[in-house]
Amino acid sequence: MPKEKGTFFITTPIYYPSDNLHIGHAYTTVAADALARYHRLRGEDVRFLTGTDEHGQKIERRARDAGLTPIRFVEPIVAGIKDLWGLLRIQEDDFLRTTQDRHRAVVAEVFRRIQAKGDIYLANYEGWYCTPCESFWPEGKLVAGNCPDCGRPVELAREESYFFRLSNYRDRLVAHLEEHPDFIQPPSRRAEMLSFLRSGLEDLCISRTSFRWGIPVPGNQAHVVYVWFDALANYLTGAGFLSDPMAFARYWPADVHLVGKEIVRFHAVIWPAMLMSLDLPLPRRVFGHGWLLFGADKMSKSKGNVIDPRSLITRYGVDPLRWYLLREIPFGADGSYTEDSFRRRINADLANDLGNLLHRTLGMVHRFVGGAVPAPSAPEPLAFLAEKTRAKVEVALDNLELSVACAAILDLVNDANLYIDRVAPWNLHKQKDPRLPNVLYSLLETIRLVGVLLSPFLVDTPARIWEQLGWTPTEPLTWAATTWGLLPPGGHLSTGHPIFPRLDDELEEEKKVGEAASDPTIPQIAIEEFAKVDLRVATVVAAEKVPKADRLLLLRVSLGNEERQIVSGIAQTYTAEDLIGKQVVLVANLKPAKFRGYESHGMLLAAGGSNGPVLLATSAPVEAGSRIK
Ligand code: ME8
Repeated sequence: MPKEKGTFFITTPIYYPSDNLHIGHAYTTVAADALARYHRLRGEDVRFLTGTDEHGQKIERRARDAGLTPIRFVEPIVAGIKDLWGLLRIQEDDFLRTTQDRHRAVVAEVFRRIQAKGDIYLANYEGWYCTPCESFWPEGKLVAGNCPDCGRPVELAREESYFFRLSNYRDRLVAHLEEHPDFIQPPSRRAEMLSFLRSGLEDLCISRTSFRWGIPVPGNQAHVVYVWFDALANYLTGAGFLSDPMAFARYWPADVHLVGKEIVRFHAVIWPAMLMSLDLPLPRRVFGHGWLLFGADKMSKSKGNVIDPRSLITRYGVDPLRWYLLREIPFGADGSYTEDSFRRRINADLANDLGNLLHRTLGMVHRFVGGAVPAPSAPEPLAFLAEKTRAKVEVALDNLELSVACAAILDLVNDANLYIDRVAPWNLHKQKDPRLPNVLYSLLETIRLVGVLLSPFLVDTPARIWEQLGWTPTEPLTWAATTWGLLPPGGHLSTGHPIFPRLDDELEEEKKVGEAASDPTIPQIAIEEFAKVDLRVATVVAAEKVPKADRLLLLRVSLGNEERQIVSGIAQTYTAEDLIGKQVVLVANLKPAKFRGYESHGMLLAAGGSNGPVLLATSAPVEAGSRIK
């Protein structure tokens, strides 16, 4: 049955609430949100599904280690995930939890139907299991005895299991991938999947008896359903399968399953085979995007090398984070996160290119034509470029090339900046050239339109731009607002204020030092690791303010037999005079760093008080240089 036109069903993976999520998860979810927002702007009936994958051995173990029942264990993590999506302004239509009754009913029914089809049988499983990946592996697929996907140790599983006749579907799967070149994207992932399928396919174990935290197998309570079989069915539950046949007819099959590249195999092989067995249509596209790396490693909860999106939002705001995630890395490729690349991206695109265009244009309209939107008289080259940009954004988003779409919008911003340089409106003004109002109108209109084009990606910035232009879109905003010429002449512009302040590297580093202590993602360390930190009592012998830096003091501290220069971000709470003679705690073996041109050979410990940092001290005087243990 063909699906109704004008609907768009997009999903993210449902994440394991085994730990707090990091920017890798935010990456997928923000990308899905941008696509959902775009399709809504196009007037489509969008369903955007995300959620949590709460069963399985990994969660059961984590809960046991924490001394909690699995459901008590996941509850606060799931609440935290919902909060995070709120902060990132994700507009999901449904947040599905696999522990919900509606989902348990679907999994049981899916199991029953596939069983009735003759595709499930009971046998003994003997092989390996990777608990972090929740994945079965035959001996021959292991790499140096470890999981071939994540490289971690596997465990022997020897138990009675239900099997799904996956092998029966190999030929149909190959044919489907061949006939639908867009089914698995990008093309490199499709090629991987085809070669995986051609190398043979074994039946899949779909139940476990060695632990309890899962959905019981219908008719055999000794078994729980394998967590991936359970999780994949979430896409059916979220479309209204069983509970809402009208919705299901409307939204199924999914238009896009967005997933990370490590789980394409589950979505490109197991999931379509399950759907074939159920006689349901297959999703239109599975897109496996690349990884956010930290250095050369995948950022991952279990490696503890994760960046918490909350601290980036607190420090920089939600739009800079969304922009970085969507613009920085070509969607599909891997990319390394660095704070440096983050700041460079925000400064270059948002503070400089976009901020300058707005600032310069508003300034000229105020200086040359009294601050009101002038009337257009003739088409300008920018109108043509704006139209071309809109078309590029549309093509890119249809192809899920999010970074290409973002780059096209920024190209238009840069074209407008170049146009100002080339046309030099200040000369037109001097020469009383009658073309001036038209030139200014086309700049203002380009900015308005850039705001509309940015609306799928950024959540606050478009409205902040329009406010400065004195423009209010008709509610709800639609893609039709990308039509040239909608800015009415005569409206009054605000005097303009920067929409994105430039990020100053040194200042940001100091703020981060203060925040690190409260960062909830800091991993546990062994005593040996702590012993690597050389903490000393030091006496301040000289102090002065660092010129032109609000937060910094330049100190000389004595360690008894040695003096050090330290730059410390405590000028909000202490004056130089406060500090002379004070004893402080110094991290003495920190690599030297430069702040505003001054070298700092160590760092003072301070608590992050609500009114600024408060220095740590010993409760009674001790010899300078004493080691703290
Ligand atoms: O796999 N870079 O859940 P999960 C980019 N429950 N994306 C990343 C990432 C990184 N470093 N780390 C995580 C599961 N992701 C299953 C899914 S679906 C039926 C079941 C994103 O919590 C990316 O989308 O391990 C990846 O596929 C997903 O989080 C894995 O989340």
